[in-house]
Amino acid sequence: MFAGEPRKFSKFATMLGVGAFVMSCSAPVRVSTTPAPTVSTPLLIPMPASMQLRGGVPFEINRTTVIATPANNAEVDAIGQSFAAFLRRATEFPLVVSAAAVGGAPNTIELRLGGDAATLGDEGYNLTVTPDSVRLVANTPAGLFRGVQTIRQLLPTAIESEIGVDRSAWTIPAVSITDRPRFAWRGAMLDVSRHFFTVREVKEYIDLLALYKINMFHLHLSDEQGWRIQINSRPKLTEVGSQTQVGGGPGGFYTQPEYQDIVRYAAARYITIVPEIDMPAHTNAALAAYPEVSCSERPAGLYTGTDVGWSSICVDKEESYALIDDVVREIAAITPGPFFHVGGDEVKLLTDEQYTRFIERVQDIVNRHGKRMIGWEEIYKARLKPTSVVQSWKGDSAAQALKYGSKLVLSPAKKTYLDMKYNAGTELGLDWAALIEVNDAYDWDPATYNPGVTEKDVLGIEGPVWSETVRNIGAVEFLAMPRLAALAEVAWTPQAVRDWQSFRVRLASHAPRWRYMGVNYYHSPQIPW
Ligand code: TNX
Repeated sequence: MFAGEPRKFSKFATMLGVGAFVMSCSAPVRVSTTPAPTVSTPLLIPMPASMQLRGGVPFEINRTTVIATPANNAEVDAIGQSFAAFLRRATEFPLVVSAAAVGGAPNTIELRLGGDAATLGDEGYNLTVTPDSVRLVANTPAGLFRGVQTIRQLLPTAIESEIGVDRSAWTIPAVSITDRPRFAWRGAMLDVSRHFFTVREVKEYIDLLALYKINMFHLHLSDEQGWRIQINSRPKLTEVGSQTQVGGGPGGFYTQPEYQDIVRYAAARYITIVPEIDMPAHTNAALAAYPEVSCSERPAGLYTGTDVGWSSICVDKEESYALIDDVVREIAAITPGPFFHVGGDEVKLLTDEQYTRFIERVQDIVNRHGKRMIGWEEIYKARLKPTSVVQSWKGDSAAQALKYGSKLVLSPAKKTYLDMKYNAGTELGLDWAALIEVNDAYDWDPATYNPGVTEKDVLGIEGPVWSETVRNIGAVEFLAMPRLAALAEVAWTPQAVRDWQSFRVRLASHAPRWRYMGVNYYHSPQIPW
């Protein structure tokens, strides 16, 4: 049933680099040490839950291909329009999007709402490619968007080109795919505080997340070094708090309309923004702006180093909660997603009593403004609501977070911290948790990683890029790629379908895509590029 199932190799053969791979962008992958497969395996990441290859004649997009969408559905029409616009760049075909086109008509790529809700869930899809037509069925527009990413990856890599590519055969292999994600939370995080990233850079990263079916994008909007979002009722947060970053550069912040632009850009790719305001520690930039919420007599100055855990908002002053209420209210009002991240990590200046009292009050504030609280692992010490979510990163207290019925997002630093170096020689990144090569990022199972935590406790996983050492989006991409693709497959693909040997071959075929997209990446020696 799983045609093209990965062949097993000994780990040794891999480590020694034995087994030559002959690659080309559109040709089947052949492994010289085993007989050639009869049909080429689509080089999809993440690997679908179930896929059958029919082989034979593929579907070919040509200048009369029509994208068929349901009548009177503006949301699906928008997905069809953006897919058509994407395909037009490289193919230079007109590619009409039409609600009038009859489903199943020859030479159509049909996007249809329907299918079995129980099988497909909120983000699943069914894709059937025959020589005559492509039919994509999902219960939700989100499922159609995920399926469109699969079609995109089934096309030759040159489809990513921003200029017309001549004489390519724009073929899609004849396959049947039924797919849905393993985990509901497939996340990435960007720290825009240690170094600031422009709206344009953030959108470039979102484009990459979309290709790999990531659906949650967590923005770490404040820390010691910088406050990065405009709060109208507290103007000094940005007037003072945004002015610098690690190393003393100029910093920056998003105006509320700019933040909303990011939210909309992500939403069009079915990605939910999770804003984080880190507290009670990691607050120096806010304390520099509003010294009255500090316990210290001495006004805080701006900070451009990289130490953590040394600041705290004053948890015993009412003024602190008034400020937090203003911040949560304004951000919640421009955030359509259900979550508000309160940080809560690395608190060194408070007693447990002070810390838990603080987190419980902040949880009430977040709930009062209509959001669910999420916080880093340490918040397990507080009395949590079952709706609150705990993001583990050290893992030693992950199981304890379950006692109030909260779910977990797993970001184990040794596996998912995309700011860790690949090896001791990697120029960017940190190494306090681990050196993380591509296979380390791939080879783990979220359902068994933490003692006492099982699959049902896990909402999903997330890969953070902390930005102490990265100053621009190219540097972020170098650390994220290819480990973000590995994380995306851990999050989406059933454990039984995952296989490192298959993954590394598929991964190699994605590099030309990244080059067309202008995405920087680490040329790992583990991958048969
Ligand atoms: C730990 S992980 C932190 C961040 C740092 C990161 C660097 C966590 C919740 N806190 O403040 O940026 O390590 O890897």
